[in-house]
Amino acid sequence: LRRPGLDTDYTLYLVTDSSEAILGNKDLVDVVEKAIKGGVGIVQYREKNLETRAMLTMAIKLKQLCHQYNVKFIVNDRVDIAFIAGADGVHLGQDDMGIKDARKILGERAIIGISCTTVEEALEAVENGANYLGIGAVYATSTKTNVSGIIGISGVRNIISKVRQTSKHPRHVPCVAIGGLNTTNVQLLRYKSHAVDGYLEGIAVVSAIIGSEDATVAAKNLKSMFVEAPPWNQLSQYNDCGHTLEKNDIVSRLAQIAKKTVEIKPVSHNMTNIVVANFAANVIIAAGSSPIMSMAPEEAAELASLGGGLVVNLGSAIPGNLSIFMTAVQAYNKLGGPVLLDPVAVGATNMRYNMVSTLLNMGHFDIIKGNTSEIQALASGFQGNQKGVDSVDDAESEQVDKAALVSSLARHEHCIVLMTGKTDYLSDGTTTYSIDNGVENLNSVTGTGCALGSLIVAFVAVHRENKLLATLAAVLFYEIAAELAQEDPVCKGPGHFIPCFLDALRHICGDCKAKNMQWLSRAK
Ligand code: 3NM
Ligand code: MG
Repeated sequence: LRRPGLDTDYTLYLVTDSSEAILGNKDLVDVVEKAIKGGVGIVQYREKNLETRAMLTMAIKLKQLCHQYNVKFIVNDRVDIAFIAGADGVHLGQDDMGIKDARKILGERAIIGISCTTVEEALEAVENGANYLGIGAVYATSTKTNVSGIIGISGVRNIISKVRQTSKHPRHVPCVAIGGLNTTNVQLLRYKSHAVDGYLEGIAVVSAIIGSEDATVAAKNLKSMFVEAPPWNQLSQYNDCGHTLEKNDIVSRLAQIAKKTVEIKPVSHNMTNIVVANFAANVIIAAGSSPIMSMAPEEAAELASLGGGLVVNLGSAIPGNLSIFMTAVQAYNKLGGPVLLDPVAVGATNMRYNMVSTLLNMGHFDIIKGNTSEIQALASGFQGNQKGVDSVDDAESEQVDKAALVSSLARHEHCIVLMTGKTDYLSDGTTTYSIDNGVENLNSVTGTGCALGSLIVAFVAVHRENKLLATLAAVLFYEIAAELAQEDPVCKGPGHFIPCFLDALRHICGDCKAKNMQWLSRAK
């Protein structure tokens, strides 16, 4: 006996809505047929307005349509309608009839799915024999206002990973996400919901298809976006990040990256704070790249098309800046241009923490760069509801293994993490580098951390196929320049350090242009 639903394509799961606000004056059966033609593999009839008899009539029509196309047909809530209409199964909410009772009515072959918001609900559902889980709401949605909670991408990832880890049943229970999903966020969701031992099987949508002008086009777009590699990941060679390379190989690659960067002179687009903007712009110029300090969402897409990278720095941001940041981040995400998040003082206030959470839930960041306390705050925040996933995550802050912390955050967020400090730690979750270059004076003037972020995006912009090594090259370029500055006889302290540092950056930039990569021999 085969488990019900295993032959179902959950990639694109359509949930219907016949309200005026979403369906408008279109014909529901017609819209569902168009959606099926666009690639929907399973349809849930969700009806909140009709009386039982009219609902049954519609259920039978939709079932016939679905089965004509070999698509699974599920009824929301109403086990009786599912039974009489001959549906393939039922979708239950947490307040509906229990899975086991529904199974008594519908039988062993029925597909029974259930909505889950928490890990506990998900584990219970698996225990009770659910055939798939509907996880959400991922984002706020006007389609269903009484959702049990907005759990974000990290909430989806927690559930997937816990279900896979703790399920006593070796059988596969597909997980589908729902809530506010559309073409602006499904690639991010797919990319970032990936847990070490589990992944999202598909997406369930209402308004993105039912409310669209052409359901076939809408379904096609959603499905292909969900399936295809996102633009920011198309060139990556994550298996070639360096762990198999000898130090000499790495250094010669870093040399190529630095040379290429100063030759191409990429744009470093900064949405940064008022304290460091001037210094960061000077650093970028001295280092041979091209700074643009613009907070204007109106020109973000044009700037992204210049092929450079973007820095989002929260140093003096207010929540009102979030939509400005998101416009820019999404413009860069669309083209695959690198984006770096500098979560300044993220652990200091709730406002900052909430802003960072929102940003990570709405856009892809290739790199998160912070000091020890910022990275610790991020890592522990995201582990709050994720204890035990990885023993390292539970390390109390006293004796943190920084390399492990950085690597674990990188794995969870699916990005590169750089923790700056006396020793810097850099990881993509697979390969981790520690860097012992740099000088004390980098801590004695403001903006040195922020300006490093500005340099990193320039380097990564021209070397997208290996973002980790490009980041490493930028860090070394920067910190070795700082060493040269401090050794400059005129450098007597923080005041002199700034001009000496700009001179040293210019010096190294000139060396790179002249293909003299001696400076790299200082790499530690
Ligand atoms: N269930 P849209 S959210 C039916 O969180 C439903 O369980 C949800 O609609 C849950 O795709 C939702 O238009 C509505 O955002 C999803
Ligand atoms: Mg329900």
